[in-house]
Amino acid sequence: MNTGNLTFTIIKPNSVASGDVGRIIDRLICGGFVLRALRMLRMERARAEQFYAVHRERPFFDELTGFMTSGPVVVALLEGEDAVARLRSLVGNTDPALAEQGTIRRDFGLDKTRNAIHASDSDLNAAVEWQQFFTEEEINACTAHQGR
Ligand code: FUP
Repeated sequence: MNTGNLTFTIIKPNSVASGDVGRIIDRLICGGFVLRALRMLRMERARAEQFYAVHRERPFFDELTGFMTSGPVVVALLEGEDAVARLRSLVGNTDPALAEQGTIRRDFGLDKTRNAIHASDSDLNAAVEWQQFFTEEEINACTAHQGR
């Protein structure tokens, strides 16, 4: 697996609740990404706390983990050239109010916590993150079905 071409995303509860999952996935695909794995699930509090462990001491940690467990999310492993940087540019600034026009957070985000979508910030973190949600077997099974 060439990890430089892979990244991980979570379509957050506000996007699922507002019915925007399809529109957001369409943005990702139109942005040049291929779906390598995809699943809808409800995060447990412990899983959200593990996922955002680096932010444990931040004042927004409880609000963030509470929000991420407030409803279902959609997780995806994405493949595309220069995947981490390109996804982050499609996603935009953490604060939707500051996100560039045409970015996913600008169009679907509500505030810094309910900002529509997560995008991994490095190749290393992407791998750490997708391994929390997908097994190698699942990824390989999806990949085989795409004839790759
Ligand atoms: P990003 O990489 O753009 O998702 O942003 P950060 O790593 O700075 O933030 C990590 C998570 O904390 C994001 F889901 C947004 C959330 N956050 C808040 O909820 N409140 C804040 O004031 C800042 C970030």
